[in-house]
Amino acid sequence: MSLNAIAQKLMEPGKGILAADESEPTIEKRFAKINLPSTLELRRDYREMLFRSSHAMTNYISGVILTEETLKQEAADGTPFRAILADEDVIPGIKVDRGAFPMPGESGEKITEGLDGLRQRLEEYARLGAGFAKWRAVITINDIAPTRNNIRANAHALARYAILCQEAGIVPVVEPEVVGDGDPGNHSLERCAQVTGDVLENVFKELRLAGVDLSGMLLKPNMVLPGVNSRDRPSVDDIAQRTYEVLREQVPAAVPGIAFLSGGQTDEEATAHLSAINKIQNKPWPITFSYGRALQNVALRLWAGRRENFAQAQAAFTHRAKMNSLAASGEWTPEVDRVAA
Ligand code: 5MM
Repeated sequence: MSLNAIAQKLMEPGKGILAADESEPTIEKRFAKINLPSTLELRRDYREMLFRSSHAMTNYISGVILTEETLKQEAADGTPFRAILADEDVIPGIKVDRGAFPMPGESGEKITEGLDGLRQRLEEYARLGAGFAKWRAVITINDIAPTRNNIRANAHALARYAILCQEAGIVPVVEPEVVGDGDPGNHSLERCAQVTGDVLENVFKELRLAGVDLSGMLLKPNMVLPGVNSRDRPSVDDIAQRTYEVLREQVPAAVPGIAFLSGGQTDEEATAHLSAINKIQNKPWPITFSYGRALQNVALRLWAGRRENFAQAQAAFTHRAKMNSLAASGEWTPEVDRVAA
């Protein structure tokens, strides 16, 4: 399949991406909240619960972002996860960054690492059937951040990652996340709009310089939101409108799709904002979800580390996936969410 064909399949109407690529430190934090240790077996069981939610996976999910561990892993009965996903017509993706580390200096910013040896790793991931990859850059807002240096360094790394993916026949999902739940998290909606616009402008400049084929990639951005500690209280429609305006200004129409991250929003907020954005007419690209927490929060709690809870947890995951599927078409309402819950 061509890069553009894979990207279009990931953007199939009414479907979105499940981000299940929590790194070991992140999954450890998520499990700790429900008093579970992060063991190989529990990580496997948890992801098996998600991937064997066959109604959700077949109808609402086009691709899943995996870690290397999960890409190579098998379910408890020995079936490779890749085979389960293939049966559900879900494209396996792989997180290829090695995490965000402190930038030298006092700005409190982060730079994502993982470029060394990436070409060789991508060849292996392609052999294992990965159709797409993901690299997340973290952009911090505080009194002195983001600095030009940090924006440029992260944009450059994203572009180097993206061109290597395309060389290996893998669609790069480019994720520059302006974080809203960082410290101090008191920035306004407008400040987030200005920083997100600036970051996207730099990212597309670097992607072009690196020779990335824009029709063979996807963008995974943050929504434009006030920081979690801000007193700004914009409406759902204000957020949708401002998010769309920033994207419209910076994202070329050649990009086959945009799949948002949820970034610590509540489940319902992430769905409501996506639906409001999709109500806007004549957008140049399709817009869907690539959520981690906002798809998994309830299912994780209900699973609680027990295989006997699979059915309950899967019902919750299926509900969230269905609500976000409706939002991907601009058809979600709070009423339908409650009635169906
Ligand atoms: C699932 O979390 C992903 C991995 O993060 P770490 O490498 O820090 O563990 C993350 O990149 C995720 O894919 C996106 O941020 C979207 O997740 P949310 O929860 O923000 O929707």
